[in-house]
Amino acid sequence: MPTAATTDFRRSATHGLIERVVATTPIVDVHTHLYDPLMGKLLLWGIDDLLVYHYLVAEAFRHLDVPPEKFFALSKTEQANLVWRELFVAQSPVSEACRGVLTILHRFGLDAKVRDLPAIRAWFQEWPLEAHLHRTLELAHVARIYMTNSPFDDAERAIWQHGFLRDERFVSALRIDPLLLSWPDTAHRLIEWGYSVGEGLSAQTLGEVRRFLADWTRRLDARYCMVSLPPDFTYPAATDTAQLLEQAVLPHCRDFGQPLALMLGVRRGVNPRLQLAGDGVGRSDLGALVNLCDAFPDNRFAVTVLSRENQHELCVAARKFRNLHVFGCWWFTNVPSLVEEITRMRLELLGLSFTAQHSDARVLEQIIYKFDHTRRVLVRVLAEKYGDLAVTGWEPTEAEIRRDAVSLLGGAFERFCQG
Ligand code: FIX
Ligand code: ZN
Repeated sequence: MPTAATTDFRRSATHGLIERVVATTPIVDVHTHLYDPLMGKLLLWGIDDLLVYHYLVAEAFRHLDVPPEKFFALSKTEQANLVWRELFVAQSPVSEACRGVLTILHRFGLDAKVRDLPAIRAWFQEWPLEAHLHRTLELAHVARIYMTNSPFDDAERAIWQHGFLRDERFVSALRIDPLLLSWPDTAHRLIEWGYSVGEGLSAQTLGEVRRFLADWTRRLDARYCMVSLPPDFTYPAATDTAQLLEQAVLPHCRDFGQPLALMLGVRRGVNPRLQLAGDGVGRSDLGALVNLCDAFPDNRFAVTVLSRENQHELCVAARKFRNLHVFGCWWFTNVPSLVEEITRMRLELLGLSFTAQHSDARVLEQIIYKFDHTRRVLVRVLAEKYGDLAVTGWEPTEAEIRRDAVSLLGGAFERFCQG
């Protein structure tokens, strides 16, 4: 019989091992809003962009006594000054998004506690992008970044049409929200771009939508197709969204052997005056997702849900359908208390067949904090789970822990994409 002391010793040795393995496992970041550095100004980085991140802007408006229109008319540096003043100087920066900025500064070796924003700004300005990118990826331990690429974004479209030499660390996902959510307005854009579509969803129009999706999948070398849907999305339904999904998007995904990624539960523009910071959340009807997984066994669905209330149902759905892969703790759920709850629940219900986290970073350096914070939680939860196994006498080897961490941190997602 092992004594309490030997059990404690083993537990802390395993904890140290898990910590080391999780810290050194390269991450595949499966959903971001970052761009290939050769896409120029689209790749945001630096302290001002970090401070005007919409997560922080939403929090600053809890305190700022300025009309949003006035705030957004200011220069980026002026906006960043206001956010810094309200959230870092006027009070302690305890929220997850504020803590994120401090984690980034700390990992770069900057001393934020002197509260000298101009000095921090000057430090960032000295870095050439390529060196800074390299260092950031290294600190975050991120090996590959999935972009969100939308042909409906004018700035992006022009760059893709022109073409450029791709940075192989950045891979593409084709984003199609306007196609599914703003038909028939989107029909007019497709016509402008040379596709023979009409407002009604005739066979000819659906064929042309598929041609559009195929053209862009090839142009981007996209690995999956993605859409975010509001909480009232239903399937089956006699809506343009459901028809386009069923008769154009899903056949397209089957043709290319790619999953459709669904981000469910966002209510856009709850407070439109706050721009990107004005989106909210609602509980989705996951019956619609179950119907899709059931009706289309030859399609694969990678899914994240925004509402905490949907998380358990999502796990249960994934237990029923192997064509459903659960990923990430998205946006309002990416706070340590919920990441811990959700990750524990997923491990308990799905084992290792899910993706623990994506960064959703909009500003390069955010990958550092998003994954540092996730890793801390993951180590705690994995230590607990392996500890529960140890009670039965089952002890994982280092190689097994590494295999599990690789799966959770992007490996399982890429396997799922490949089918
Ligand atoms: O739909 C999405 O991809 C969301 O992640 C964004 O719309 C959102 O603004 C965001 O950045 C959340 O993290
Ligand atoms: Zn996103």
